[in-house]
Amino acid sequence: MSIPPQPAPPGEHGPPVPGAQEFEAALRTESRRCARSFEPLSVLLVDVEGIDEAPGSPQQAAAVRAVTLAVRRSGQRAGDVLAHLGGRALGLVLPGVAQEGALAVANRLVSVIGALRLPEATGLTARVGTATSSHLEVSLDPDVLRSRAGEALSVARASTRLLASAWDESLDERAEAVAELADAVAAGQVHLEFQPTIDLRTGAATSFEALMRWDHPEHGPLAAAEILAIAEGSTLVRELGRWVLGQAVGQLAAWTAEGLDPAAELRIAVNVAAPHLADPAILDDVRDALHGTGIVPNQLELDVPETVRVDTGPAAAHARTLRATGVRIAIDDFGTGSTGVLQLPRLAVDVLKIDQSLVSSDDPGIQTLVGVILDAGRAFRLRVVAEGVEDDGRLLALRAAGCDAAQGFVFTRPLPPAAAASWLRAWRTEIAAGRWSRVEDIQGRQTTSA
Ligand code: G
Ligand code: MN
Repeated sequence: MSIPPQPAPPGEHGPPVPGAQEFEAALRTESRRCARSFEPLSVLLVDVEGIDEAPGSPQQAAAVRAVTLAVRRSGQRAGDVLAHLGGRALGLVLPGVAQEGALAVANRLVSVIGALRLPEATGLTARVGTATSSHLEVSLDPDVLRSRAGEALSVARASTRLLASAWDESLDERAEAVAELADAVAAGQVHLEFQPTIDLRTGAATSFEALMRWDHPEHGPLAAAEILAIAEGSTLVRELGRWVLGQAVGQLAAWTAEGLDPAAELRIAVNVAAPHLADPAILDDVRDALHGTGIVPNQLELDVPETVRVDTGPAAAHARTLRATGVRIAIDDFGTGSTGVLQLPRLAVDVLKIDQSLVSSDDPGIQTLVGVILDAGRAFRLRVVAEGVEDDGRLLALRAAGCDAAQGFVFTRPLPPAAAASWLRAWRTEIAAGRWSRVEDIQGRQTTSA
């Protein structure tokens, strides 16, 4: 939908704000002029979260006026064109400004707009994408410049850390990789495998973690982390996250229908990327995934990387909302990021998953650290899961240290759905035969891993 330009009326706030048509015209004129005079030209596209999107609403007009005024005051130069492109989108054409300068302006806009307090709009957040035609690149097409700025804006939108992003060549390659991944999902080349978590007290397999796998025609099978690295920084991260949620919950529902989970106590753990948890869409995605499946929120666990702030900000708010419905939140790869044990009481989480690099380390210092995490988990009533357990010795040590649960090749590698179901039946038979009650039995047990 294209929104007609709506110049604001002149008044105490200075000249009217140019609209989309003026922006296009300025872009074309300046593009020709800069090419002739060997000057660089930068374009900035700004998305102001918090501005009402309803076209032509009085709130929108007032907020746009206030934002553009603040931007002008923060230091515009003669020749710069600032326009309202419609909705919450602004655009700037900056003749004579090179890439670094454009990024500096972008960062200034982020702080100026972020600091605004308006009656019409609270909590404004600006995200900016920039693209530059350097004086060396003779006459870069204005449409190319504009679409590059759009690509850079998508990166800024998908990032949890950087609100301003400049286009560079690598974005084109990345965009190709992202498109290839999207096609692969549509073509059914990406599927889920499942790896169990075992309760170390009872030996019961309490949950399965869903892990993505891409049977790439050239690069062979790619694991979840590699797939996410491609999707990261694009909106595909959320689409993929939504897809995984639906698939994983659907698989648990299918297993339940097969009679694999008569007491409805098996849980499914799904890895959620940072930008997805910070996006309000996560609430709908979780609700939609569960809807009509018979799977209750309690059976769903979201694994979020330790880099996500689950103490403050939108990710924490969403985590709290989801937990209130019964969904469990786990911090994945705990011990590798920036969360200290002192922060644990403030976090909106239920489970700590200790990273496999700590679990498998032979360094006595690291082993002490694992002990500290176990103590902290007990103190703050968090369930602690050791990840990446590969041998019986480590498993016994963790059990002796009071670790609640473990996951890793010692039990099994991630398995496709049918194999995971067979594994679970075989495992239950072993446990029912009393093969978890004595420590020696764990030691003597043959692992079923491939
Ligand atoms: O951090 P996260 O739990 O999302 O990581 C899961 C990844 O770890 C998967 O790719 C899985 O195959 C891998 N993995 C699971 N168990 C083990 C293990 O015991 N050892 C190793 N090296 N990797 C494991
Ligand atoms: Mn995980």
